[in-house]
Amino acid sequence: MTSRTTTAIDYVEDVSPGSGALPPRAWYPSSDAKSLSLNGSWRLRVSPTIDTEDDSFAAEGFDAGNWAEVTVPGHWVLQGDGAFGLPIYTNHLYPFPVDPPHVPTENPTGDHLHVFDLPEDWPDLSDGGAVIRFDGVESCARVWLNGTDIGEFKGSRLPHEFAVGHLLKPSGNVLAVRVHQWSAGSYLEDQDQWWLPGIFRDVTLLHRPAGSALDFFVHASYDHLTGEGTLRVDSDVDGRVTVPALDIDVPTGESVTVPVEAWTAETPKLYDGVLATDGERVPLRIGFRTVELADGLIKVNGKAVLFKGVNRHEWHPVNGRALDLATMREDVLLMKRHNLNAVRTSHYPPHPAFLDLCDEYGLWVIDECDLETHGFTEQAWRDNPVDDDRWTPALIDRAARMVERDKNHPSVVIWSLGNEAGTGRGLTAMAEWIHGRDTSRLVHYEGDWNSRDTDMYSRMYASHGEVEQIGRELDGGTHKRRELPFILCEYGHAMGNGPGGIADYQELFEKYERLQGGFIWEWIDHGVRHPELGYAYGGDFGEELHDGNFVCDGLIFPDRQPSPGLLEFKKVIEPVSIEGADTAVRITNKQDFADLSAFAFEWSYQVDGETVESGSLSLPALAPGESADVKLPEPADGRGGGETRWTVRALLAADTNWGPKGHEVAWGQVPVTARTVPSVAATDGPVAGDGVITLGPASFDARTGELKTIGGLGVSGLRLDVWRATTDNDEGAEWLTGIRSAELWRKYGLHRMRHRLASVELGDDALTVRTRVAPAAWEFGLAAVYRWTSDGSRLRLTVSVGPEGEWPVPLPRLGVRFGLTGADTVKWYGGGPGEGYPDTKAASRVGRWESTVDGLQTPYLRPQENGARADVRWAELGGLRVEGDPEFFLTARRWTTEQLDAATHLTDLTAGETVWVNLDHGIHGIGTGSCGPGVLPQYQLRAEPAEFSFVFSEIG
Ligand code: IPT
Repeated sequence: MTSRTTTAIDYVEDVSPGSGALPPRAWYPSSDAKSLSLNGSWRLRVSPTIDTEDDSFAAEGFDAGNWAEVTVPGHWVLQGDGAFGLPIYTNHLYPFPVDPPHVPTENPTGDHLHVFDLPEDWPDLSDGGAVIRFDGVESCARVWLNGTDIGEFKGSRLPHEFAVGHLLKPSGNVLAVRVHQWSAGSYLEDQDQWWLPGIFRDVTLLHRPAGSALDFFVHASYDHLTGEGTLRVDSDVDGRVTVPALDIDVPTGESVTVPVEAWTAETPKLYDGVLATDGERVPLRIGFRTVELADGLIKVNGKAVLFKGVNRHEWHPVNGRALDLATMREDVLLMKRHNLNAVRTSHYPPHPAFLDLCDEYGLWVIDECDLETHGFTEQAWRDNPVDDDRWTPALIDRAARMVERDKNHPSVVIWSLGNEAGTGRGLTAMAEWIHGRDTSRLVHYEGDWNSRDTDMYSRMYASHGEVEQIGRELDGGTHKRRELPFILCEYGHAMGNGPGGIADYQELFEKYERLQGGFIWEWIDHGVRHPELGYAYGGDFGEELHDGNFVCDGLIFPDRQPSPGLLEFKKVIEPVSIEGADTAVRITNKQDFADLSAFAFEWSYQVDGETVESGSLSLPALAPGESADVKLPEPADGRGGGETRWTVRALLAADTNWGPKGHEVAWGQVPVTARTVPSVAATDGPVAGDGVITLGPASFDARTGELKTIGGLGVSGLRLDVWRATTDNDEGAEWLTGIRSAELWRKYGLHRMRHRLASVELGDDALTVRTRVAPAAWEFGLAAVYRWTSDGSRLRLTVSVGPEGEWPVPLPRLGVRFGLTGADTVKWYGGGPGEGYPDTKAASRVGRWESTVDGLQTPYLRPQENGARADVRWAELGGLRVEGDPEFFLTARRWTTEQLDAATHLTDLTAGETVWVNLDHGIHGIGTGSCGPGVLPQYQLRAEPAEFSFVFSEIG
């Protein structure tokens, strides 16, 4: 036992990786050797500092009967309702003074205790031994077994094994683990996420029989010219390798070449094999594939690949980064079902089982090391550990623990040194170590803009314009970099409503060979389930420093419901493109490896959005990259009457392991005959009564000209509207000056426009209301004229808008808004079923849709503009029918824009009686200004002269 002395706790601030752990080795889920999961209920005592308590708890016989209980794997700050401390969210700021390698005296320390017996069927441990494996502990741990100190370690998301066979007893084994929230290792783990201490991955006791396997390296390459695979398994312990399906039975270390089916993310063919040493049979899942840098491109099996990827942090709204297998599988299935083909494991190696799933279902993986020192940017990277030789052993230890653990996964095609760690010799040392150990994969690191240590040029959030320059090879940089392929390791910041403009990136990726795709930031919102707030984000736990909802920037919500961003991405990255004109469609196989045999094609024909006919479409077998023009059948009902279009869909032809037969992977629409816009003959004229003007079915306030009723329906507050509840992308990141629309909009008063009534004019066939809409303090404004006409039963409104003065900003939106009561169901003909904005509406499909008002809302964790349906021809709600000339954006919600704008959590929104409806002629695009480029010029809504009409009628 150690006593409480300064030296006994030195390890916490020691830059070395630790002591006592075994050398890293390949991870595998199970073998015929016995193993015992030590997950479950453990005893926990949390102390406010590192030395509040001594380590006597580790001794055998210690009575922890009055300690709390905690679930392992888990984070103690997410258990015990705050009794054990609370989560902290910072993006890149260290939540402690930057004083490396020192950490605060206030260093929450969780003493964990677990008592276990060996199962009766366990062998006698005098034969061989046993190891305890920790798959992940944040951020530093010291371990005792039965009172003996067996070592300490850092490297939170990396495995550590300790030999314990000599210490085990048949029963009553006491495993004591002291976990410190902060350590020298914390300086290397400044990822943009919650700081969550704890034993958050599995703890396992593994029997290691005499002659059992140690480390082994499965080399399985594929020669695309011969169709042969070559297998060689290098093993620290000699043995035999068998792969029955390939008739392989060779000694370890020996190569064998046989015809095989290759592994790719599209065709994830795995062969079951066994590595048999004297003492153990280890199951292997072998995928044959060759990764290389050739002709300046990342090639797999001789072909350049296009990454349609996402950055995945591990997240669960209740359990934090303690993910179970079902949740991991759900992530992989969601990715596959949304056409993704790649994952960057930002910014640390994931739970190892996740990579098994990537092998099995087929995803390209950039496996990233547990390294980020982003907070040093605040001091111009002075004292950055990656440029200080004292830290290099820890960096190499991290690289080695990742590579050794994950090297046998065919899905892993690229190693990444880490994220946002500046530059330095330590990174070079990591890259050299990795290149030396594994020549079969490429190395990535974004911070290395000259590609000194890496095999590709990688950037994050580069604008479309810059990406195009890189595509055209017109970027600068070193000679080496200019010969390398390019990836966007982060783009399309999925915070709140958005990301906008991803279709425009995809066009570039598909156009320029050098651009090999990208990875959306990021997969899931890290919202923490919270009893009062629904989901909590930064600041909700009273943190002294925090970065608010910047941690909620995923394609899926915390409950793993897809957000509109994921549906948009699915459409943008379809494996098949379906485009056409009039009577034919051009179908292109956009995959890199597979033909189209997995898909069945269906056509349907819509008249005014209703399907009147459908059938199947046969297609020639198309190789990757090939296209075919396919003639569509002549519809029986001809083309008369109404707006008509074809919809062609690609569906899974049979069940796969990730999606059922009939699952839609791609679609396209081909317009045939255009819509006739509604016309209303102005046969009625306005009639002045007592304080009221009537026109056809409608009544107006005689003084203000404001619409009051249409037939029996009350309408309130109809007027021009230009404001929207600002999105996270409108708000923009602090450091992205120049594209922060929200700040400018507020400065120029777009949220407080005044409406000056100029005149109410009763003409022979029209009621005309002239207004000027402008913000206090400024001279610019909009002349807005409302012209009302009627044919006796329908009411037509034409709004003419003329900008006056010099407009300094684009408009958030331009249309009318009004209140209706009693609206619940909404039916519309136009884009749907989900929301769509000018630069996020690739997935919006023209058809007939129906929803409740509540169903139209998108639950962004921080409430903001959401839920607009694009290209709407007509809509019906609350007894009112609206037809647009031209098409419009439709939004309806049970609160006002002002209430939506003021809310910070969804629980702030309370539904009122009135449904507020926006009919927008235009909406400003979404962009990715929360971290990246703003709205592209073609999607901006400039203040320009505009005219648009709506025809209203009461539904009979
Ligand atoms: C980039 C980080 O790599 C990522 O972890 C995340 O923080 C993202 O930004 C924003 O959500 S770094 C940024 C300075 C571009």
